[in-house]
Amino acid sequence: MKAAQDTQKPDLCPGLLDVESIRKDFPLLARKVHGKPLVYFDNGATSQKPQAVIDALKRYYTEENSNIHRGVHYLSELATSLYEEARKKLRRFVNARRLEEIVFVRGTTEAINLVAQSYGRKFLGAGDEIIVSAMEHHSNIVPWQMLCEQVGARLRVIPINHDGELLLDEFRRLLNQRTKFVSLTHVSNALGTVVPVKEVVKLAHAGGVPVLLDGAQAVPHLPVDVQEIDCDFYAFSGHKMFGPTGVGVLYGRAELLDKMPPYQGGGDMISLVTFEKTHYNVLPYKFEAGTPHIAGGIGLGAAVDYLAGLDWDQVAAHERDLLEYATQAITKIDGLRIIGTAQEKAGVISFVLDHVHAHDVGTILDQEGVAVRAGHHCAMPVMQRFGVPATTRASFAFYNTRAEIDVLVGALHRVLKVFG
Ligand code: 7TS
Repeated sequence: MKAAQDTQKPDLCPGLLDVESIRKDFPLLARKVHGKPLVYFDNGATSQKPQAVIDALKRYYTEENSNIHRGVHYLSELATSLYEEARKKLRRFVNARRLEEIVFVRGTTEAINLVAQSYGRKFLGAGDEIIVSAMEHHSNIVPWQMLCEQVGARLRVIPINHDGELLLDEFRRLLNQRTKFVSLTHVSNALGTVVPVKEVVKLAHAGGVPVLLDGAQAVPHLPVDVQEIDCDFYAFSGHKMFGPTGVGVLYGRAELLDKMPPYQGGGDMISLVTFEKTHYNVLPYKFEAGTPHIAGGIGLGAAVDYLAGLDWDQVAAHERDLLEYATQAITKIDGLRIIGTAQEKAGVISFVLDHVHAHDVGTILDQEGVAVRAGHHCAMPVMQRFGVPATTRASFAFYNTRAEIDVLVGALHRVLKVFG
Protein backbone atom coordinates (compact mmCIF):
# COMPACT_ATOMS: atom_id res chain seq x y z
CA MET A 1 0.00 0.00 0.00
CA LYS A 2 1.26 3.45 -0.83
CA ALA A 3 -0.28 6.80 -0.12
CA ALA A 4 -0.12 9.04 -3.18
CA GLN A 5 0.26 12.78 -2.79
CA ASP A 6 -1.04 13.85 -6.17
CA THR A 7 -3.99 11.63 -6.89
CA GLN A 8 -6.37 12.98 -9.51
CA LYS A 9 -8.74 10.03 -9.71
CA PRO A 10 -12.31 11.00 -10.64
CA ASP A 11 -13.88 10.18 -7.28
CA LEU A 12 -11.10 11.59 -5.17
CA CYS A 13 -10.12 15.07 -4.13
CA PRO A 14 -6.53 16.01 -4.94
CA GLY A 15 -4.10 15.40 -2.11
CA LEU A 16 -6.25 12.75 -0.50
CA LEU A 17 -5.52 9.11 0.10
CA ASP A 18 -4.75 6.82 -2.84
CA VAL A 19 -7.86 4.79 -2.23
CA GLU A 20 -7.60 2.78 -5.42
CA SER A 21 -4.29 1.34 -4.31
CA ILE A 22 -5.54 0.79 -0.76
CA ARG A 23 -8.57 -1.12 -2.05
CA LYS A 24 -6.26 -3.63 -3.70
CA ASP A 25 -4.99 -4.54 -0.24
CA PHE A 26 -8.50 -5.73 0.73
CA PRO A 27 -9.35 -8.74 -1.47
CA LEU A 28 -12.97 -9.02 -0.36
CA LEU A 29 -13.78 -5.54 -1.68
CA ALA A 30 -13.36 -6.88 -5.22
CA ARG A 31 -16.14 -9.45 -4.95
CA LYS A 32 -19.65 -9.18 -6.28
CA VAL A 33 -22.89 -9.61 -4.38
CA HIS A 34 -26.10 -10.52 -6.24
CA GLY A 35 -24.14 -9.96 -9.44
CA LYS A 36 -23.30 -6.35 -8.49
CA PRO A 37 -19.98 -4.94 -7.31
CA LEU A 38 -19.95 -4.95 -3.51
CA VAL A 39 -20.35 -1.59 -1.80
CA TYR A 40 -19.36 -2.34 1.77
CA PHE A 41 -20.84 0.25 4.14
CA ASP A 42 -21.16 -1.95 7.23
CA ASN A 43 -17.77 -1.14 8.69
CA GLY A 44 -19.31 -0.23 12.03
CA ALA A 45 -20.31 -3.87 12.45
CA THR A 46 -16.99 -5.21 11.26
CA SER A 47 -14.32 -4.02 8.83
CA GLN A 48 -12.80 -5.96 5.96
CA LYS A 49 -9.25 -7.31 6.34
CA PRO A 50 -6.14 -6.43 4.38
CA GLN A 51 -4.15 -9.21 2.73
CA ALA A 52 -1.38 -8.65 5.30
CA VAL A 53 -3.73 -9.73 8.11
CA ILE A 54 -5.04 -12.71 6.14
CA ASP A 55 -1.44 -13.73 5.38
CA ALA A 56 -0.45 -13.46 9.05
CA LEU A 57 -3.32 -15.79 10.03
CA LYS A 58 -2.49 -18.27 7.28
CA ARG A 59 1.22 -18.19 8.11
CA TYR A 60 0.48 -18.76 11.77
CA TYR A 61 -1.59 -21.88 11.13
CA THR A 62 0.68 -23.24 8.38
CA GLU A 63 4.07 -22.57 9.95
CA GLU A 64 3.96 -21.24 13.51
CA ASN A 65 1.04 -22.82 15.42
CA SER A 66 1.77 -23.88 18.99
CA ASN A 67 0.53 -23.03 22.47
CA ILE A 68 2.21 -20.09 24.18
CA HIS A 69 3.84 -19.34 27.54
CA ARG A 70 4.37 -23.00 28.36
CA GLY A 71 6.44 -24.98 25.87
CA VAL A 72 10.20 -25.32 25.84
CA HIS A 73 10.19 -26.38 22.22
CA TYR A 74 10.97 -24.23 19.20
CA LEU A 75 7.42 -23.66 17.97
CA SER A 76 6.07 -22.74 21.38
CA GLU A 77 8.81 -20.18 21.83
CA LEU A 78 8.19 -18.86 18.32
CA ALA A 79 4.43 -18.50 18.86
CA THR A 80 5.04 -16.88 22.26
CA SER A 81 7.43 -14.34 20.85
CA LEU A 82 5.08 -13.50 17.94
CA TYR A 83 2.16 -13.06 20.34
CA GLU A 84 4.19 -10.89 22.70
CA GLU A 85 5.48 -8.85 19.73
CA ALA A 86 1.85 -8.16 18.87
CA ARG A 87 1.29 -6.89 22.41
CA LYS A 88 4.19 -4.46 21.91
CA LYS A 89 2.60 -3.21 18.69
CA LEU A 90 -0.68 -2.62 20.49
CA ARG A 91 1.08 -0.76 23.29
CA ARG A 92 2.54 1.60 20.69
CA PHE A 93 -0.80 1.79 18.88
CA VAL A 94 -2.55 3.39 21.87
CA ASN A 95 0.64 4.79 23.41
CA ALA A 96 0.28 3.00 26.75
CA ARG A 97 3.13 3.65 29.18
CA ARG A 98 3.79 0.01 29.92
CA LEU A 99 3.46 -3.29 28.16
CA GLU A 100 1.65 -4.88 31.10
CA GLU A 101 -1.17 -2.36 30.61
CA ILE A 102 -2.21 -4.18 27.42
CA VAL A 103 -4.55 -7.07 28.25
CA PHE A 104 -5.67 -9.29 25.38
CA VAL A 105 -9.39 -10.04 25.54
CA ARG A 106 -12.06 -11.30 23.13
CA GLY A 107 -13.16 -7.79 22.25
CA THR A 108 -14.72 -4.62 23.58
CA THR A 109 -17.58 -6.49 25.20
CA GLU A 110 -15.29 -8.73 27.23
CA ALA A 111 -13.06 -5.79 28.16
CA ILE A 112 -15.98 -3.88 29.67
CA ASN A 113 -17.33 -6.95 31.46
CA LEU A 114 -13.85 -7.54 32.87
CA VAL A 115 -13.67 -4.05 34.36
CA ALA A 116 -17.26 -4.14 35.63
CA GLN A 117 -16.79 -7.50 37.34
CA SER A 118 -13.24 -7.06 38.58
CA TYR A 119 -12.91 -3.36 39.42
CA GLY A 120 -16.64 -2.90 39.97
CA ARG A 121 -17.23 -5.75 42.39
CA LYS A 122 -14.17 -4.84 44.42
CA PHE A 123 -14.56 -1.08 44.60
CA LEU A 124 -18.27 -0.33 44.25
CA GLY A 125 -21.03 -0.90 46.79
CA ALA A 126 -24.58 -0.05 47.73
CA GLY A 127 -25.59 3.52 46.87
CA ASP A 128 -22.58 4.15 44.61
CA GLU A 129 -23.24 5.56 41.17
CA ILE A 130 -21.94 4.69 37.71
CA ILE A 131 -22.36 7.19 34.90
CA VAL A 132 -22.86 6.19 31.26
CA SER A 133 -24.41 8.18 28.41
CA ALA A 134 -27.61 7.93 26.41
CA MET A 135 -25.68 6.88 23.30
CA GLU A 136 -23.97 3.75 24.58
CA HIS A 137 -23.84 0.41 22.82
CA HIS A 138 -25.52 -2.30 24.90
CA SER A 139 -22.01 -3.59 25.70
CA ASN A 140 -21.46 -0.46 27.74
CA ILE A 141 -24.84 -0.57 29.49
CA VAL A 142 -25.66 -4.16 30.39
CA PRO A 143 -22.38 -5.07 32.20
CA TRP A 144 -22.96 -2.04 34.47
CA GLN A 145 -26.58 -2.97 35.07
CA MET A 146 -25.45 -6.46 36.05
CA LEU A 147 -22.93 -4.93 38.44
CA CYS A 148 -25.60 -2.63 39.87
CA GLU A 149 -27.78 -5.66 40.62
CA GLN A 150 -24.87 -7.45 42.26
CA VAL A 151 -23.64 -4.65 44.53
CA GLY A 152 -26.66 -2.36 44.86
CA ALA A 153 -25.14 0.50 42.86
CA ARG A 154 -27.12 2.81 40.59
CA LEU A 155 -26.75 3.66 36.90
CA ARG A 156 -27.01 7.35 35.93
CA VAL A 157 -27.31 8.44 32.31
CA ILE A 158 -25.96 11.61 30.67
CA PRO A 159 -28.59 12.82 28.21
CA ILE A 160 -27.79 13.85 24.62
CA ASN A 161 -29.22 16.68 22.54
CA HIS A 162 -31.17 16.39 19.31
CA ASP A 163 -28.00 16.31 17.26
CA GLY A 164 -26.76 13.36 19.32
CA GLU A 165 -24.15 15.32 21.27
CA LEU A 166 -23.29 14.66 24.89
CA LEU A 167 -24.65 17.33 27.26
CA LEU A 168 -21.54 18.17 29.23
CA ASP A 169 -23.42 20.42 31.66
CA GLU A 170 -25.68 17.51 32.52
CA PHE A 171 -22.58 15.40 33.10
CA ARG A 172 -21.26 18.05 35.49
CA ARG A 173 -24.60 17.97 37.31
CA LEU A 174 -24.62 14.18 37.57
CA LEU A 175 -21.10 13.97 39.03
CA ASN A 176 -21.29 13.87 42.83
CA GLN A 177 -19.84 12.26 45.94
CA ARG A 178 -21.56 8.97 45.13
CA THR A 179 -20.10 8.76 41.61
CA LYS A 180 -17.58 5.92 41.60
CA PHE A 181 -17.15 5.18 37.91
CA VAL A 182 -17.71 6.75 34.48
CA SER A 183 -17.94 4.58 31.36
CA LEU A 184 -18.50 6.28 28.03
CA THR A 185 -18.22 5.63 24.36
CA HIS A 186 -15.50 7.51 22.47
CA VAL A 187 -17.43 7.37 19.17
CA SER A 188 -21.10 6.39 18.99
CA ASN A 189 -21.83 3.44 16.70
CA ALA A 190 -25.43 4.47 16.06
CA LEU A 191 -24.92 8.22 15.57
CA GLY A 192 -21.26 8.70 14.71
CA THR A 193 -20.84 11.34 17.43
CA VAL A 194 -17.26 11.85 18.60
CA VAL A 195 -17.38 12.49 22.34
CA PRO A 196 -15.02 15.13 23.83
CA VAL A 197 -13.33 12.49 25.94
CA LYS A 198 -10.45 14.61 27.23
CA GLU A 199 -12.91 17.02 28.79
CA VAL A 200 -14.97 14.18 30.22
CA VAL A 201 -11.88 12.62 31.80
CA LYS A 202 -10.77 15.94 33.25
CA LEU A 203 -14.15 16.50 34.87
CA ALA A 204 -14.34 12.97 36.28
CA HIS A 205 -10.76 13.04 37.55
CA ALA A 206 -11.40 16.34 39.33
CA GLY A 207 -13.72 14.28 41.53
CA GLY A 208 -11.29 11.34 41.71
CA VAL A 209 -13.51 9.16 39.52
CA PRO A 210 -11.94 6.66 37.08
CA VAL A 211 -13.06 6.61 33.45
CA LEU A 212 -13.40 3.76 30.97
CA LEU A 213 -13.73 4.63 27.30
CA ASP A 214 -15.36 2.29 24.80
CA GLY A 215 -13.12 2.79 21.79
CA ALA A 216 -14.69 0.16 19.52
CA GLN A 217 -15.74 2.75 16.92
CA ALA A 218 -12.89 5.19 17.54
CA VAL A 219 -9.75 3.16 16.77
CA PRO A 220 -10.66 2.54 13.10
CA HIS A 221 -11.04 6.28 12.53
CA LEU A 222 -8.80 8.32 14.84
CA PRO A 223 -5.34 7.99 16.33
CA VAL A 224 -5.81 7.21 20.02
CA ASP A 225 -3.31 8.18 22.72
CA VAL A 226 -4.40 6.91 26.12
CA GLN A 227 -1.81 9.05 27.91
CA GLU A 228 -3.00 12.19 26.20
CA ILE A 229 -6.66 11.37 26.86
CA ASP A 230 -5.63 10.35 30.39
CA CYS A 231 -8.38 7.71 30.67
CA ASP A 232 -8.03 4.83 33.11
CA PHE A 233 -9.32 2.08 30.83
CA TYR A 234 -9.73 1.91 27.07
CA ALA A 235 -11.53 -0.99 25.36
CA PHE A 236 -11.49 -1.95 21.69
CA SER A 237 -12.08 -4.85 19.28
CA GLY A 238 -9.67 -6.16 16.66
CA HIS A 239 -12.30 -6.91 14.04
CA LYS A 240 -13.47 -3.30 13.68
CA MET A 241 -9.92 -2.10 13.10
CA PHE A 242 -9.13 -4.39 10.15
CA GLY A 243 -7.94 -7.27 12.35
CA PRO A 244 -9.45 -10.69 13.14
CA THR A 245 -12.62 -11.37 15.10
CA GLY A 246 -12.44 -12.83 18.61
CA VAL A 247 -9.58 -10.67 19.83
CA GLY A 248 -9.40 -7.20 21.32
CA VAL A 249 -7.64 -5.17 23.94
CA LEU A 250 -8.28 -3.73 27.35
CA TYR A 251 -5.84 -0.98 28.16
CA GLY A 252 -5.78 -0.34 31.88
CA ARG A 253 -3.68 1.95 34.03
CA ALA A 254 -1.21 -0.39 35.77
CA GLU A 255 -1.91 1.06 39.25
CA LEU A 256 -5.58 0.12 38.86
CA LEU A 257 -5.04 -3.25 37.17
CA ASP A 258 -2.68 -4.13 40.01
CA LYS A 259 -5.38 -3.59 42.61
CA MET A 260 -8.01 -5.54 40.71
CA PRO A 261 -8.73 -9.24 41.33
CA PRO A 262 -8.63 -11.68 38.38
CA TYR A 263 -11.73 -11.83 36.22
CA GLN A 264 -11.49 -15.52 35.35
CA GLY A 265 -9.45 -18.37 36.85
CA GLY A 266 -7.48 -20.98 34.97
CA GLY A 267 -4.19 -21.63 33.24
CA ASP A 268 -1.71 -18.83 32.58
CA MET A 269 -3.19 -16.43 35.15
CA ILE A 270 -1.45 -18.10 38.09
CA SER A 271 2.09 -18.23 39.42
CA LEU A 272 1.51 -21.01 41.99
CA VAL A 273 -1.45 -23.23 42.70
CA THR A 274 -1.99 -25.37 45.77
CA PHE A 275 -5.30 -26.56 47.19
CA GLU A 276 -4.74 -24.22 50.12
CA LYS A 277 -3.93 -21.06 48.19
CA THR A 278 -3.30 -19.84 44.66
CA HIS A 279 -0.97 -17.00 43.81
CA TYR A 280 -1.87 -14.98 40.75
CA ASN A 281 0.42 -14.15 37.88
CA VAL A 282 1.80 -10.68 37.21
CA LEU A 283 0.16 -8.20 34.83
CA PRO A 284 -1.17 -8.58 32.22
CA TYR A 285 -1.33 -12.39 32.54
CA LYS A 286 -3.43 -12.18 35.71
CA PHE A 287 -6.31 -11.25 33.38
CA GLU A 288 -5.56 -13.73 30.60
CA ALA A 289 -6.86 -17.09 31.81
CA GLY A 290 -6.71 -20.01 29.40
CA THR A 291 -5.28 -20.40 25.92
CA PRO A 292 -5.93 -17.10 24.17
CA HIS A 293 -6.72 -16.38 20.52
CA ILE A 294 -3.04 -16.64 19.56
CA ALA A 295 -3.55 -16.32 15.81
CA GLY A 296 -5.95 -13.45 16.45
CA GLY A 297 -3.43 -11.54 18.55
CA ILE A 298 -0.75 -12.00 15.90
CA GLY A 299 -3.24 -11.02 13.17
CA LEU A 300 -4.18 -7.92 15.13
CA GLY A 301 -0.51 -7.02 15.31
CA ALA A 302 -0.43 -7.26 11.51
CA ALA A 303 -3.44 -4.93 11.33
CA VAL A 304 -1.59 -2.42 13.53
CA ASP A 305 1.40 -2.63 11.18
CA TYR A 306 -0.90 -2.01 8.24
CA LEU A 307 -2.49 1.03 9.88
CA ALA A 308 0.93 2.40 10.79
CA GLY A 309 1.71 2.49 7.06
CA LEU A 310 -1.14 4.93 6.39
CA ASP A 311 -0.92 8.69 6.53
CA TRP A 312 -3.52 9.47 9.18
CA ASP A 313 -3.94 13.08 8.15
CA GLN A 314 -4.91 11.79 4.71
CA VAL A 315 -7.17 9.14 6.24
CA ALA A 316 -8.94 11.79 8.33
CA ALA A 317 -9.32 14.12 5.33
CA HIS A 318 -10.67 11.31 3.16
CA GLU A 319 -13.17 10.14 5.75
CA ARG A 320 -14.31 13.73 6.35
CA ASP A 321 -14.78 14.11 2.61
CA LEU A 322 -16.84 10.89 2.43
CA LEU A 323 -19.01 12.00 5.32
CA GLU A 324 -19.65 15.47 3.86
CA TYR A 325 -20.26 14.14 0.38
CA ALA A 326 -22.67 11.47 1.62
CA THR A 327 -24.47 13.85 3.98
CA GLN A 328 -25.09 16.35 1.19
CA ALA A 329 -26.21 13.72 -1.31
CA ILE A 330 -28.44 11.87 1.10
CA THR A 331 -30.23 14.87 2.59
CA LYS A 332 -31.52 15.69 -0.91
CA ILE A 333 -33.61 12.50 -0.86
CA ASP A 334 -37.29 13.17 -0.19
CA GLY A 335 -38.52 12.00 3.20
CA LEU A 336 -35.06 11.07 4.47
CA ARG A 337 -33.91 12.21 7.90
CA ILE A 338 -30.42 11.74 9.29
CA ILE A 339 -30.30 10.65 12.93
CA GLY A 340 -27.09 11.98 14.45
CA THR A 341 -25.95 15.36 13.24
CA ALA A 342 -23.22 16.19 15.76
CA GLN A 343 -20.58 18.79 14.94
CA GLU A 344 -17.86 16.23 15.60
CA LYS A 345 -18.75 13.08 13.73
CA ALA A 346 -17.00 9.98 12.44
CA GLY A 347 -17.97 8.39 9.12
CA VAL A 348 -21.38 7.08 10.12
CA ILE A 349 -24.73 8.05 8.62
CA SER A 350 -27.82 6.70 10.32
CA PHE A 351 -31.09 7.63 8.68
CA VAL A 352 -34.80 6.96 8.51
CA LEU A 353 -37.01 7.13 5.43
CA ASP A 354 -40.65 8.17 5.81
CA HIS A 355 -43.02 5.21 5.64
CA VAL A 356 -40.30 2.63 4.92
CA HIS A 357 -38.93 0.33 7.60
CA ALA A 358 -35.14 0.21 7.88
CA HIS A 359 -35.16 -3.54 7.18
CA ASP A 360 -36.93 -2.97 3.87
CA VAL A 361 -34.39 -0.26 2.99
CA GLY A 362 -31.55 -2.61 3.89
CA THR A 363 -33.02 -5.47 1.86
CA ILE A 364 -33.41 -3.38 -1.31
CA LEU A 365 -29.93 -1.87 -0.90
CA ASP A 366 -28.57 -5.40 -0.57
CA GLN A 367 -30.09 -6.31 -3.94
CA GLU A 368 -27.99 -3.48 -5.38
CA GLY A 369 -24.84 -4.86 -3.76
CA VAL A 370 -24.85 -2.24 -0.98
CA ALA A 371 -24.19 -3.66 2.50
CA VAL A 372 -25.55 -1.50 5.32
CA ARG A 373 -26.87 -2.32 8.75
CA ALA A 374 -30.55 -1.91 9.54
CA GLY A 375 -31.94 -2.13 13.04
CA HIS A 376 -31.26 -0.73 16.49
CA HIS A 377 -27.49 -1.24 16.23
CA CYS A 378 -27.39 -2.67 19.77
CA ALA A 379 -28.20 0.83 20.99
CA MET A 380 -31.92 0.61 21.75
CA PRO A 381 -31.86 3.63 24.10
CA VAL A 382 -30.61 5.76 21.18
CA MET A 383 -33.60 4.65 19.10
CA GLN A 384 -35.89 5.47 22.04
CA ARG A 385 -34.26 8.90 22.42
CA PHE A 386 -35.01 9.75 18.79
CA GLY A 387 -38.42 8.06 18.76
CA VAL A 388 -37.62 5.66 15.92
CA PRO A 389 -37.80 1.84 15.94
CA ALA A 390 -34.68 1.43 13.82
CA THR A 391 -32.38 3.21 11.41
CA THR A 392 -30.46 2.28 8.31
CA ARG A 393 -26.77 2.88 8.87
CA ALA A 394 -24.01 3.39 6.36
CA SER A 395 -20.64 3.33 8.12
CA PHE A 396 -17.53 4.16 6.15
CA ALA A 397 -13.89 3.12 6.24
CA PHE A 398 -10.90 4.71 4.51
CA TYR A 399 -11.24 2.27 1.60
CA ASN A 400 -14.66 3.60 0.61
CA THR A 401 -15.15 6.08 -2.22
CA ARG A 402 -17.45 8.81 -3.44
CA ALA A 403 -18.43 6.55 -6.35
CA GLU A 404 -19.75 4.01 -3.83
CA ILE A 405 -21.80 6.72 -2.17
CA ASP A 406 -23.29 7.49 -5.60
CA VAL A 407 -24.32 3.82 -5.81
CA LEU A 408 -25.94 4.09 -2.37
CA VAL A 409 -27.87 7.19 -3.42
CA GLY A 410 -29.01 5.50 -6.64
CA ALA A 411 -30.14 2.48 -4.65
CA LEU A 412 -32.08 4.72 -2.25
CA HIS A 413 -33.94 6.17 -5.22
CA ARG A 414 -34.88 2.60 -6.08
CA VAL A 415 -36.26 2.18 -2.57
CA LEU A 416 -38.40 5.27 -3.08
CA LYS A 417 -39.68 3.91 -6.40
CA VAL A 418 -40.64 0.59 -4.81
CA PHE A 419 -42.40 2.21 -1.87
CA GLY A 420 -43.39 5.50 -3.54
N1 7TS B 1 -19.08 -0.69 21.71
C1 7TS B 1 -19.38 -0.08 20.56
C2 7TS B 1 -19.39 1.41 20.50
C3 7TS B 1 -19.68 -0.84 19.43
O1 7TS B 1 -19.98 -0.22 18.29
C4 7TS B 1 -19.67 -2.25 19.53
C5 7TS B 1 -20.05 -3.12 18.36
C6 7TS B 1 -19.31 -2.84 20.73
C7 7TS B 1 -19.02 -2.03 21.81
C8 7TS B 1 -19.19 -4.32 20.90
O2 7TS B 1 -18.07 -4.78 20.22
P1 7TS B 1 -17.72 -6.34 20.17
O3 7TS B 1 -16.61 -6.43 19.20
O4 7TS B 1 -17.35 -6.73 21.54
O5 7TS B 1 -18.97 -7.03 19.70
N2 7TS B 1 -20.90 -2.50 17.45
C9 7TS B 1 -21.56 -3.07 16.41
C10 7TS B 1 -22.29 -2.33 15.49
O6 7TS B 1 -22.41 -1.10 15.51
N3 7TS B 1 -22.84 -3.16 14.59
O7 7TS B 1 -22.47 -4.42 14.91
C11 7TS B 1 -21.69 -4.38 16.04
